[in-house]
Amino acid sequence: MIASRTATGIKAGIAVGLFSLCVATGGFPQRLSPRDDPEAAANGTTYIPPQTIDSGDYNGDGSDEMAIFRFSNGLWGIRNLTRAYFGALEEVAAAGDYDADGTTDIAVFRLGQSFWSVRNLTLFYFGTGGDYPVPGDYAGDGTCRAAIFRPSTGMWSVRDLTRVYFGGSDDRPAWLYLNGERAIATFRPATGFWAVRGWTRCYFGGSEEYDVAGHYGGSAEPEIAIYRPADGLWAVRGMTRFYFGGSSDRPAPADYDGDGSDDFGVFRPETGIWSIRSLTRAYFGSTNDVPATR
Ligand SMILES: [Ca+2]
Ligand SMILES: [Ca+2]
Ligand SMILES: [Ca+2]
Repeated sequence: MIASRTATGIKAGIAVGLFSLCVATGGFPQRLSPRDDPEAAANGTTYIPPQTIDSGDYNGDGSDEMAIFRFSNGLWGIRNLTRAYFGALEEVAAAGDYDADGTTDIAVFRLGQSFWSVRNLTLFYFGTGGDYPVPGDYAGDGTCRAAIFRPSTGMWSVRDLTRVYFGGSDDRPAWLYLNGERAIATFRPATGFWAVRGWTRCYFGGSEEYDVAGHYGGSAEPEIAIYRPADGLWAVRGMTRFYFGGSSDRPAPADYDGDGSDDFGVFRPETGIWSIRSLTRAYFGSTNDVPATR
C-alpha cells in the first residue's frame, strides 16, 4: 500500500445514498498508482479513479488521441474528434477495441458491481466487488476483452477466454503487451517487483512510482518503465532515464504520432495541459479529468 505518499490529486468522497459528490483538490496523502483501490471506491471511501484504458485510437487512424474521462459526470472528451457523456458515479473508464474494428470504443466499468458498458455495443456483468478491471487483447486477435484481476486470490479472469492465478494482494495489475498480446503482469509497489507471465521478473521502481510499461523502442517487446511524480523522473529499463513532468502530472504514455513507438506524455489536471515529449503541447481537459488514452 502506498498510503504514505503525498501528492496533488483528486479526492472524491462518494455518498452513495445521496448520490452526492464532493470533490476537493490539492495535496493529500493518497495512493498514486492509477489502478489502485477499486474496493475503496466501491465502498464510497477516498478514491482516485483507476486508469484502466486498454487503447486510445478512437478513430482508427493509427495514432492515439489525447482523451479525458471526467468521473464526476461521465464526460468523455476525445481531442479533435468527439465529446460524449457515458458513465456515472462509481464508474471508471475502460476504453478498448471491444468489437475489433480498429477503433477504440468508449466503455466504463462500474466498481462494486462489475458492470461493463461499451458504448453502442454491449452491456454485461463480469467480475465482482473489489476486482480491478483489466480489459485487453489477451488472445492477440484484435479484440479487447473484459477482464478482471482479483487481488484477494490473484485470479485473472478474461471473459470467454481464460482464468489464471498470478500475483496477489500486494500486487497491482500492470498494462503491458508482449508480441501483440496483453500479458498477465503485475507490479508490486512495496518492493518494485514486476512479474510478467512467460517473460520476466525483475525489480524496477517502487512505491513512489507509477508503472508505465510501454513500447518506447517501437519493438514487439515492451519496456518496463516507471514514472515518479515527485520529480518527474521517467525511467525505462535498459533504455533511458530523464525528467519530464512534475508532481501534479499524471503520466499518459501513448503513440500520439502513430510511428509505432509510445511517446512520453503527461497530463496536468490543474491546467488541462498535455505535454508530449518532443512532439507537442496542448490544452485539453481540466481538474477532475483523468487521461483516457493509452
Ligand atoms: Ca487516432
Ligand atoms: Ca471498436
Ligand atoms: Ca510515437
